[in-house]
Amino acid sequence: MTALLALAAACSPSSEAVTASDPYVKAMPAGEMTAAFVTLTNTTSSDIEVTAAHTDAAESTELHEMTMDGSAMVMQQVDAITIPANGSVTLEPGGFHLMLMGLTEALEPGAEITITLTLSTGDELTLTAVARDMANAQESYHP
Ligand SMILES: [Cu+2]
Repeated sequence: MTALLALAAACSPSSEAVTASDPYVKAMPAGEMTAAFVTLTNTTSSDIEVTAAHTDAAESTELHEMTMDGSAMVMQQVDAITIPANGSVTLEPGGFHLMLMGLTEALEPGAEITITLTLSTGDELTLTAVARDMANAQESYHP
């Protein structure tokens, strides 16, 4: 464990309490809502929360969670998404996601958008999410 922690510390500057890997967003026409996903890793020994998200690519952005209500998938807005101490959380279809409402322009596959996450530490984390064609995904992101 000590070696692991030392390695993590060596690999990331002290300002990078949270690192992001593989951010992507579901390709979608302008005006529609879509969802963005990413894996967030917390390199500190304290839980850190994502408390807000923002992108200029959409009129508004919310933190959402998809859960089972009986046999139906429902999604609801959440106040925060916790990244556990020395752990990670994966935003993925069927679970937590960033909900982008009212895309300001069409998101073609391969397009990149910038999403800024606000953390409970007061820091901001900027992601570059690549649009993916997810037409085969099972979920509908319409409520
Ligand atoms: Cu949602």
